[in-house]
Amino acid sequence: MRTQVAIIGGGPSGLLLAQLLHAQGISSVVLERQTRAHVLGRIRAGVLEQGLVGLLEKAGCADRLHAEGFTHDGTLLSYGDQMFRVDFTEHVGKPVVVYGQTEVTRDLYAASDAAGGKVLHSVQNVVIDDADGDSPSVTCEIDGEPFRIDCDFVAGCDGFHGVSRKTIPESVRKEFEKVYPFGWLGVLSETPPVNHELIYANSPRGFALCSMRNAKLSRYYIQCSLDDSPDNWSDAAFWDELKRRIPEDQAAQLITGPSIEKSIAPLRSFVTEPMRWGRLFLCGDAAHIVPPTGAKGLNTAASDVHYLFEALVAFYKFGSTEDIAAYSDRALARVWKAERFSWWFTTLMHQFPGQSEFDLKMQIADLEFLRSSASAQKAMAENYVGLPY
Ligand code: FAS
Ligand code: PHB
Repeated sequence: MRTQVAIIGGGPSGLLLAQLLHAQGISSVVLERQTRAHVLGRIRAGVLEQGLVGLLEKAGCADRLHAEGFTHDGTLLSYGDQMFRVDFTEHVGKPVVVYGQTEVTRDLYAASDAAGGKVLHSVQNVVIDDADGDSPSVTCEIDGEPFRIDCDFVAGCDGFHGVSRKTIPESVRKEFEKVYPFGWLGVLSETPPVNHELIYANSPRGFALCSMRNAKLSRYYIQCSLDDSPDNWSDAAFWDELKRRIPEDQAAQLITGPSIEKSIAPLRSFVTEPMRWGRLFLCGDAAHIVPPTGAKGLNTAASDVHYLFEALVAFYKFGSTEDIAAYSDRALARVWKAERFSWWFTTLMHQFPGQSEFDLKMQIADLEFLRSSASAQKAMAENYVGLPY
């Protein structure tokens, strides 16, 4: 088979790129290792920057997001018995949208189906050949049968555990990593959210986050140790611990119920450079990971897709290779800012094993400054709603 762009990975970044390219008459084939049901069964991000909303609109799949998503003009932070609000509209004039990554992915699949998109599932043993040459190709197996795609370019949208990043020789690749000494235990429950805005809580017992998917579906997280397991946590124990970490008045109005999903996600900051090698481009988690505290994972994948889409359109429409050559630097410039914000917010809101009393005082002083300073809140709001592309 021949196509213009072979896309490895049928998660949000691969599907979004395919849809945007399709709208410009540029062909692509998406190769996904898992089944569609498996991909749609993942519970991940929940906060969308305006940049991602704009790309979904451009891809023609934002109607349900606008109909069912929540617009949030601010967020709440608590520490000790203090709680304060950072008003995005006041500081930067832009909100975020609360709408689950699962729903974004579902909308992208629906748009792909409607457009006759080629998304091949359950592909195995993907190998990328001649990415640093003039005629790259991708081979794999589908239902045990060999399958080959010849293409002009390969987009590696296959996440942290994919094959694309590893296709770039170690001699060319430089990786930067910070692993945090804790994880997030997340619970999804068919209960109304405790507050109409998100609550990020720094408590002596550890971090907690109160988020949501819709008016009847809530998402809560508590900081846990890395060797913990969801099996160690009954629903009752989870709710009890969450109540101890959020302000009393919020705990008093928390509606609990059975969890319908419970999982632990490790926290790490990770970046690989460069994000392009010849005709292979890395997008999203294939190139970088952020701790979810800043809600930047999905949104930074989207900005990568934006830069790659622009570069491919410039190539196919105008024969220009300038944006292609600039892709890695442009994407990395925004990636590192998202990494910094996610690291800063994670350091501010979590309890670190072995943290000194001085470190604790620094956290409180940073939170006090954020609570009392308009310029500090503006800086946080700018980063949280999303820096310009
Ligand atoms: P994805 O990982 O979503 O998609 C990559 C796709 O490639 C997958 O479908 C995979 O099956 C496929 N693939 C992998 N290897 C392949 C191969 N060899 N061949 C073919 N296909 C292959 N972000 C937040 O903002 N908030 C959160 O709460 C949050 N929670 C998260 C929890 C977890 C457990 C994880 C892992 C991430 C979380 N994130 C969160 C970040 C998340 O939103 C990611 O940034 C986002 O999924 C990135 O999208 P993609 O780059 O498309 O990668
Ligand atoms: C979520 O709703 O899953 C969520 C929201 C904000 C974050 C992380 C996760 O920072």
